[in-house]
Amino acid sequence: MIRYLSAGESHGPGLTVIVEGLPSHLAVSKDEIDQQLRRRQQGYGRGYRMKIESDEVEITSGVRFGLTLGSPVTMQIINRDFSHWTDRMSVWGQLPTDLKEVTRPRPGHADLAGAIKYDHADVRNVLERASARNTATIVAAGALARQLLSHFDMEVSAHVVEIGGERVGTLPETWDDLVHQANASPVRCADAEAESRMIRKIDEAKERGDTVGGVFEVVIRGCPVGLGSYAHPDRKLDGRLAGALMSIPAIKGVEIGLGFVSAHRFGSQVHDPILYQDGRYLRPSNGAGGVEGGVTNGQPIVLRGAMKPIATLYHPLPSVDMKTKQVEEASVERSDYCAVPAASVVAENMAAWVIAEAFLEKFGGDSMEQVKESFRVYQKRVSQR
Ligand code: EPS
Repeated sequence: MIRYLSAGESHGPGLTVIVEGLPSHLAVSKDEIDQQLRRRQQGYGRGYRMKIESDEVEITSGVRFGLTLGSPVTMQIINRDFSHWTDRMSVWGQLPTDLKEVTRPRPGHADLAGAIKYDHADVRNVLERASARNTATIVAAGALARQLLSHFDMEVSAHVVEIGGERVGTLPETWDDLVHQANASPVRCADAEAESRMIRKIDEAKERGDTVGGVFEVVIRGCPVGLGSYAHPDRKLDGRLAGALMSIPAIKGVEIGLGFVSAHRFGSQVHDPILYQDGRYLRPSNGAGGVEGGVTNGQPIVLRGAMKPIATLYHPLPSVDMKTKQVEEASVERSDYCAVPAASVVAENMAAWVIAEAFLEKFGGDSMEQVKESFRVYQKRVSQR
């Protein structure tokens, strides 16, 4: 069993993530974790904060000479911006008497419900933790998970398929070409024509003081048959993946495989026939998106996430000042105009985390050698079915 716990406020001293349960002797690459963090910071439509930060992890436990020990791995990410916020975000001392509290909650953010729930007069106490800055910790945990998965030839990637209603048209034929093009695109889109439409839409949102959302697709290749289970609702992998993706800030919908499209087709147009060739089961299509009955079926896992537009609007919607109860414009916190490309990177790493969790449930051992051995035994069994 692996688990992680994250902590940190957006403008506090930094973010921390502790990953517990990794097998020993996993080679850890700080460069690969930092590379994932850099990918998360990029994307057309990001705000000024991303120019201030240059996220990287400092690993302070659980790794010795580049290998995991089997003990908890602690990763810390410094908030460079903290130095500009010590007056408002200091851990110690007294609240300044002239502190400007945030009292006009932003519709669509955790501000209002969070302030009521936790008895905060200053909404900053909510928004600092609810901030999408915390997605850096998901990426760091997921980046470690990917390093484990790579030993078993599993690979996770994502691309953006829609921004502000502008959808991809023609995509490259092979998944490798698609990923290559998406990685080179400022909106992480593998269709150059759609990319320009998406960029125009983001520019339009910026001009209007508005924001745009969109849709990304995550694909996990190389997953063995049999991760997750049909045996109990909370073990179903599709539910776990969907729940994990929905926990990313601003994600309002998740599809697996054909998803919502399957609801208006006949069964014969949805389900993937089962064939047997050269001693192996084959599926000529992948409408199921790699999961049947909550269990991986050996096909690529295909997930899509819908992101709502970011809640901070530079031309704000009406809100209520929680002090005076007067209708006022919602407060404005520095933000992004579009974070769909970044969300696709967060979702990749989140999905990698869930797969690693399910993988270690099935093949769990205390060292990499034990995990590999149990995986080899299982692969042999599968080849005999
Ligand atoms: C973000 C950090 C935040 C925002 C954004 C994403 O930093 P700041 O508030 O200093 O600009 O840019 O957060 C949100 C959109 C949000 O709603 O919280 C990040 O690291 O991804």
